[in-house]
Amino acid sequence: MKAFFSQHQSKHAPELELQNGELVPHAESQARVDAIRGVLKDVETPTNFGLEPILAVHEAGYVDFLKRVHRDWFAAGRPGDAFPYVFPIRGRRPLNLSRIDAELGQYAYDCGTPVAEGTWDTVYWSAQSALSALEHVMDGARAAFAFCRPPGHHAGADYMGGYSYLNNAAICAERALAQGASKVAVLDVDYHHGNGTQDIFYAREDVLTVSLHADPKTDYPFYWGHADETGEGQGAGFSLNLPMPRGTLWSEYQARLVQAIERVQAFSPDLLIVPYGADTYAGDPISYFSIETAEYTDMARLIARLDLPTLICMEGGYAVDALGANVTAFLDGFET
Ligand code: SP5
Ligand code: ZN
Repeated sequence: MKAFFSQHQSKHAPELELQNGELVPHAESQARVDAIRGVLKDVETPTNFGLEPILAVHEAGYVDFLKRVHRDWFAAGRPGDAFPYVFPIRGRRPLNLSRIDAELGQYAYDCGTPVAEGTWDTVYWSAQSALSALEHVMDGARAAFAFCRPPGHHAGADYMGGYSYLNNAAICAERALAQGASKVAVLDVDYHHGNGTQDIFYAREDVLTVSLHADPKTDYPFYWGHADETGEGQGAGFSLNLPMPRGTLWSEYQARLVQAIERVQAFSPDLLIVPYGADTYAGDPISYFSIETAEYTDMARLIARLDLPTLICMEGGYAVDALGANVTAFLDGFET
C-alpha cells in the first residue's frame, strides 16, 4: 500500500511531557519515526495542498498561534519547548489575552503537548501527508497510509492535546466532503478516545465518528469517550463510543469491533478513515490493552471487509521496538 511522509515531519522533537507528576522524556519521539519509516516500502513525498483544507477544520486564530507560539516563547526568554501551565476552567468568559501563558492555556488542555521549534513545519506536513493519501484514495486506490506524525486525533478545532496539534483525520473528512463525498465514517482504533475528532463533528450527521478505546473512567483523556456520548442536534446518533477495560484481549476487542463495523455499514459512507494507534499493543509502555502483533492483521482484515475506500492515519503507539512490526501487520490486513 502506498504511504505518504515528508522529511519535514522529523523536525518536531519535544523534549519532555508531564506524566503522573513527573517531567519525563516525551513518548512521541524521533525513534517512533525511524521505526515506522524503516518498514514502509512504497513511500511518496506529499503534495502541498496549502492551508485551506486545514482552515476548513481549525480556527484561524489557533492556526496562527501554532505557527508563531514557539517564536513568541523564545522571544519571551523562555527555555526549551512552549508549555502551558494555567487553563481557563469551563464557563469562564472568553478573553483575548496576548500574554504567552494565557494563550497557551487557552489553546491546550494538557501538559503533554508542548510546542517545540519544529512543531509547525511537522504538523503542517503531517496534514499534507494525510491529504495526499486521501487524494490517492479519492483517485481510486483501495487504501492508503498517511504516516502522520505527530498524531492528530486529540486535536479539536481550536485546541491541542494528547500529542496532537492538527487533526489529520478530521481535515481529510472535511476535504473529502468538499470534493464530493456525501458521507464519511471515522473508525478510530487508537488506545485513547479520539476526542478531537468527536468534538469537531459532534453536531454533524455527515460524518460518523466511532471510537474503540480504553475506558475514560480509568484512562486518558478522561473527559470524553464515555458510552453515553452519542452526538447532539443534527448529529444525535452519529457518535459511537465503545470503551473497554484495561487488559482487553483481541478476542474481546473483536466483538466490539464487529459492533463498530456494523454501525459504519449501516451509515453507508463513501469513504472510511481509520485513525490507527499501535498503542493497543500488549507491550505499550503507556497503555494497557493486550493485543499482539499478529492480531493487527486480523483487526485490519475485519475492517477491510467493509469494502470501502480507506484512508489510514497513523496515531499513537509507543513500544518503539515493536512499532514497525505492528504497523506492518496492520497494513498487511488490507492487502490480503
Ligand atoms: C495519540 C496518543 O496516543 N496520545 C496519547 C496521549 C497520552 N498522554 C498521557 C498518557 C498518560 C499515561 N500514563 C501512564 C504512565 C505509565 N507509566
Ligand atoms: Zn493513543
